[in-house]
Amino acid sequence: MGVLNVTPDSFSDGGLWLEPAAAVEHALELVAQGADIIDVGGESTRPGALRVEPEEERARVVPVISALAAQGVTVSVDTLNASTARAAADAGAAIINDVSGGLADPGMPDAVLDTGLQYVLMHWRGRLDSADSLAVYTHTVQEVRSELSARITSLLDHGIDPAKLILDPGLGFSKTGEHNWQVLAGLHEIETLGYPVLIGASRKRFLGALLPDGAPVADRDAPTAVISALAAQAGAWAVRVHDVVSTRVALDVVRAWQAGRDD
Ligand code: PMM
Repeated sequence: MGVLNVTPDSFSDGGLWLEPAAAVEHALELVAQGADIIDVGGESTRPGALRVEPEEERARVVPVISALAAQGVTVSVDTLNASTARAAADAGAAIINDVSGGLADPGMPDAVLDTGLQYVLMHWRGRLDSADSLAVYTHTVQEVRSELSARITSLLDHGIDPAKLILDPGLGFSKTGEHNWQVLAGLHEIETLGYPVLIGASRKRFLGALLPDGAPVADRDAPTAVISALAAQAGAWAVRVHDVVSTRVALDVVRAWQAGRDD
């Protein structure tokens, strides 16, 4: 899954793709590089980001989604807002990627039900960042798993088809670097819930912590690609990344390695 942030303020690519034509061109480049899905976001959903009115968010993402869907690209929409999810569905999106797991907008479960789209349900405790009071766990993986499980139950009770759900443990969202590593090391526990799992590690701060002080954000693409390979090996369904080239080759290595085992 290639990231396309149509925003002025996303932390690693904010402001680069605000013009719809530039956004579409970049997305098509990501597809040519090997992305299977393009995740289009019009509001930075990173913890602590500025809020955007849903009207402004829709104005940013809908033209881009329409253009990509018309070219046969599988699009997900990264949004907390039910109205944006519905507009994205009308424009041809295939997946709603909601980092709040339906907690930010009470209208989201109905939007998922009515549109019939796939739904990425991410683990979320609120809008604060990883240094905040919400980033407190006794048994990180078990707590993330059980909180995801509670959200699944709520959505299924709402009538949503379990086949539509994709889970995401939400790296960096109310999680410190240590929590992120615990979640990654315990990925199999999340997978035992029985749903496809998406991992979003790309360029996040906990990867920067592995690099020398002051290293540019793009230097996080190598550690991101390693995580992509390890996540794939651990059974992840997809990885959400900014740099598709490095992750594509990492995933090709995993595929070749697995094929070698099957021979
Ligand atoms: N992370 C960000 C935004 N959207 N969506 C999912 N499903 N999982 C994530 O981990 C995730 C996300 C924040 O990163 P960005 O500012 O680089 O888009």
